[in-house]
Amino acid sequence: NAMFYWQRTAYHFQPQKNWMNDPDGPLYHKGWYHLFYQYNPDSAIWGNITWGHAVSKDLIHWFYLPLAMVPDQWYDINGCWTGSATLLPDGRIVMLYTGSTNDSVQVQNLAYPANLSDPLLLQWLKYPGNPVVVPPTGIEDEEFRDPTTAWLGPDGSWRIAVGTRFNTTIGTALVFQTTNFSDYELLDGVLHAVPGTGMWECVDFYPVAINGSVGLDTTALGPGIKHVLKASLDDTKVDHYAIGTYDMITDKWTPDNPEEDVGIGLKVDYGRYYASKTFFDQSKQRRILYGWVNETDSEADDLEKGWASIQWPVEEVESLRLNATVFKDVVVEAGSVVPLDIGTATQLDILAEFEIETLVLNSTEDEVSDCGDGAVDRSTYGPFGVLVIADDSLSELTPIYFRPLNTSDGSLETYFCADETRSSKAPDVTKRVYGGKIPVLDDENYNMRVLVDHSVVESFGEGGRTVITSRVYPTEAIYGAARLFLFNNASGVNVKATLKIWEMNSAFIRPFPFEETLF
Ligand code: DQQ
Repeated sequence: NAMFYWQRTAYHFQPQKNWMNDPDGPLYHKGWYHLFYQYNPDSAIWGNITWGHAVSKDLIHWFYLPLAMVPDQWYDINGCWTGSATLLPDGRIVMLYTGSTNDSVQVQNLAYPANLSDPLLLQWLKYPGNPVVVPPTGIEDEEFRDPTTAWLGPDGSWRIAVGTRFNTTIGTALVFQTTNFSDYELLDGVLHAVPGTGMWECVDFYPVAINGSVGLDTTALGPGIKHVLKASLDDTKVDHYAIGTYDMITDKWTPDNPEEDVGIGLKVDYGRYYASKTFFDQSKQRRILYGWVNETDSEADDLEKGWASIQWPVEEVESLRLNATVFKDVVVEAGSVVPLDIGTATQLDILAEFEIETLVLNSTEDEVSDCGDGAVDRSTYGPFGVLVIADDSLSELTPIYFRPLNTSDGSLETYFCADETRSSKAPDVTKRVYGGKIPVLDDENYNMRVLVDHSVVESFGEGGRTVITSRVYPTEAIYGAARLFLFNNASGVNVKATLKIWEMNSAFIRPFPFEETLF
């Protein structure tokens, strides 16, 4: 089907065919970024889960490698599920992953590369003593999975966290201690628990620096450091995180703001993005976040995670930028749409900055809360933004926009949103309005960066304070028919927009050329 071919991404990683879900065990070794992923080699739906494997020198161009692990032991015969890598100070690599056993019990297993001097880490060995951790007393057999990267405690032993739930509704992470990665002890208490959040999948736990944007090794401890705790909520399929303080003596984490605790506060991404995982890139001193663009069979973003809620595409994405077009001070009047003449608009990197130019009238519109019913919901100050993957007649379009709303105290509160409801005429596609609150300070403009890659649209508001990943499946706005527009559906203001738009090259994502010498 030619239309499905068009929907394949050109610079987001996806396998050649079949089903993919979570990113697993990301790491950097001997000049290569390694990405493993939950993969069904036999079908385009979830099942028979193996570990797919790909490598890249720059996080943009990828080579497919042979499967790293397949379900072939009693302790993972129902699937080699999600796991994480730990790089030990002596250079060894430890991989911990969840196996679903012949009885569908979730256990944690140990694997390691057969040959550390192989930059491609082609062969993986499973530890003969697996499983290394089984569900502790009181934990449900089928709700105990996705071990984290290990961090080193001040007592010289390692810790890992594993997600689970208590009484079906209390999401939590247990902490286990180990010195050799084959024997583990469950520590008293839990890392953290939040009632009402349900099963925590793919827990991620890592330090961030209070000042500066340098990423930290997972083991970094000490003053000037906070810890991010992230959980993927199985009940809602949303990745939530919070920032807090980790007590390395009691192995407990406490959120800075209990009202913004894990699962009830911030989201990693307000769109379709799940089972994300970070790792510390020791070659560039940064923490990189990968996520699965879920509910489809495609995947993966490479995002740099800095302090707090800032997420930004890795700088390597810029190597795909081709010709740029600049638009300066384009006035977009209340209730209007302005075409941006850039030709085909299927692969773009868009930087857009908006300011409110003039107040044209006092609005009589009702102010609808947050993102409302999408870009059609008007208020005095918004929505305004861009229409991506749109056709000339605007029969299909995806608005990415700001909605500043009046609050009772007279200030503005802004939402950053993506509206998929008119993205496709196809009836069998989920189309929703996504978004979240975004801080816009008094002296700041409204700015967004939007990466368009055929069916994937990634939107970063205010330098990445709020991020929304969308998946769109148009039927008309495809191939050469995809266009870009500015729009302003505010009833009370004209806005002025300045944009720089790059056409993006395609990345090479292909089988590893074993016959060539690449290192
Ligand atoms: N996917 C894996 C699990 C994980 C879930 C199975 C999250 O390990 O909890 O494919 O998407």
